[in-house]
Amino acid sequence: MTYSYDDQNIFAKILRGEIPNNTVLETDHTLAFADIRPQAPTHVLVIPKGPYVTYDHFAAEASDAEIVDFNRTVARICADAGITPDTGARYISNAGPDGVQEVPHFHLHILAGRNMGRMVA
Ligand code: D5M
Repeated sequence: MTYSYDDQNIFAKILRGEIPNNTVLETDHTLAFADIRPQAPTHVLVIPKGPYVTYDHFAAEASDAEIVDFNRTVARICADAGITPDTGARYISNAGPDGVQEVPHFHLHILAGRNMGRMVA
């Protein structure tokens, strides 16, 4: 699969420090920040710093270090946000036209703090 990364997307601009963000956690390979249009009491976006368009792009081409760092960052955010087996959360990554992806830089939504309801198409 060949992906073409648009370095003018808004998350690329956040990573370059060209526009501000409300950072939740930052590591060598990963940045997490508050979603500008929160849909739950906790709504965090987690992005790799590398130029990956979608989840499958990241999963296929990122280094082991990037993938481990990304996932451990997700775990730390969940722990910090008080997400437990008793509360739960929703993890979403929209991809491409069918996934109605708005920003073409891979991001994981972490949504928590309320019952999210059943997923509908
Ligand atoms: O949705 C992209 C998500 O990114 C959407 O929930 C809004 C959020 N967004 C867009 N611009 C910003 C900035 N500048 N800061 C924080 N969050 C932002 P998706 O459909 O998954 O691509």
